[in-house]
Order: sequence, then structure tokens, then C-alpha cells
Amino acid sequence: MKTLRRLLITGFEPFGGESVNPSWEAVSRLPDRVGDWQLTRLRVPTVFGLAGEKALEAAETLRPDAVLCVGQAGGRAGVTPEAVAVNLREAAIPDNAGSRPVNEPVMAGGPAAYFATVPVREMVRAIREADIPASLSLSAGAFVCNDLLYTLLEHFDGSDTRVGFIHVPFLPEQAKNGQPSLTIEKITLALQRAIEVL
Ligand code: PCA
Repeated sequence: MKTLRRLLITGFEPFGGESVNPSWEAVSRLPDRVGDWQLTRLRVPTVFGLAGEKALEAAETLRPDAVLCVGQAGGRAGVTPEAVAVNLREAAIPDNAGSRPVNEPVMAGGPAAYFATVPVREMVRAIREADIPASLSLSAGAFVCNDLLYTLLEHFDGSDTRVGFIHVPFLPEQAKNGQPSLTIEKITLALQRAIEVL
């Protein structure tokens, strides 16, 4: 029997006045096993620093082969694997602990940026093949999602553990004034397709 690879997959709690976060809604609906990956789910707080701490704590126990984080990107029309994380905290709104850092590093003295170590272009292709809009994103912003991705890429740099991030659009019930959205079924299927090509 083939041994399953271990995937730590995270979604975020709601933030910015929303009552749901599609990232956690979708992550919690994924089956325990996708392709040859065994999934361990983790809901992380939308708080600078703390999201990364919680993910690293879980990774310490699980020793995953890959960590895939998922977050909400309201206003985006498609599912967007992130290519890069930058060493910057620049928040337009407060996080869930009330902090709103501006022009601060994620890690003092760290490199300016890290590239994701999962096959982002293959993920885009696989999601599109399922007839779900997807494109490669070259910026995860400078809020908590970027913070989490940078923290994990820095921690696992040079190791065998691969790290990636996927931003997902609003759910239909969150989208206002003609903002784009995707159903929970489509977002969940997109994640499944992305995991299959990890
Ligand atoms: N999206 C935010 C943080 C939590 C989330 O789901 C972001 O894009 O940074």
C-alpha cells in the first residue's frame, strides 16, 4: 500500500466585519483524503504573528510534507494560487486583535521575499480544467495572509516541506454591489484539484 503524504491545510476565521470566511468553510468541507494526501485541517486566527505561530505549532506535531494555506480575497473573481510572499506588514484594516501595522517587516532582517514552493502554475491549470476561474497571483497583499505565507516559507526554507497559499473569492452571500463570488461547492472543488497536483 502506498503511504499517504501528510498535508497541513489551514483556513482563516472571519475578519473585517464578515460572519464567514470562505477559506475555512471550504477547508472544513474537504474530504480527509485527496489523491495520495492525508489532510489535517487547522483554523487560524486572522491576527498578525499569531496565525503563523499556530500553523508552526501544528506543523511541529504533524511534520507535514506540505502546508497549504487558504484565505479570503474579497473582490477577486477567481481562485488565485499565490506565487510570492513579501517581508512587509501593511494593513488597511485592523486584524482581529485590533492591530494595524504599517511599514513593518514580518521578520526583521529577513529576505525581502520568498517564492511559494508548491507548483502554482499546475494548480491554476488543474483548477481551470474543472471549469472554475483561476489565475496566478503575484501578490498576496501585506495583511495576515501574506504574513502567514512568509512565516511558513521562511521556516521551511531549505527543508523538504513545501509551502503554498491559495486566495479564494467571496461566497455569494458576502458579495455586495456586483462583487464577484464563487459558490462553496466550486471553491471546495478548486482546492481539491489544487491538492491533487501538489
Ligand atoms: N484573508 C486576509 C487575512 C485572512 C483572510 O482570509 C488576507 O488576505 O490577508
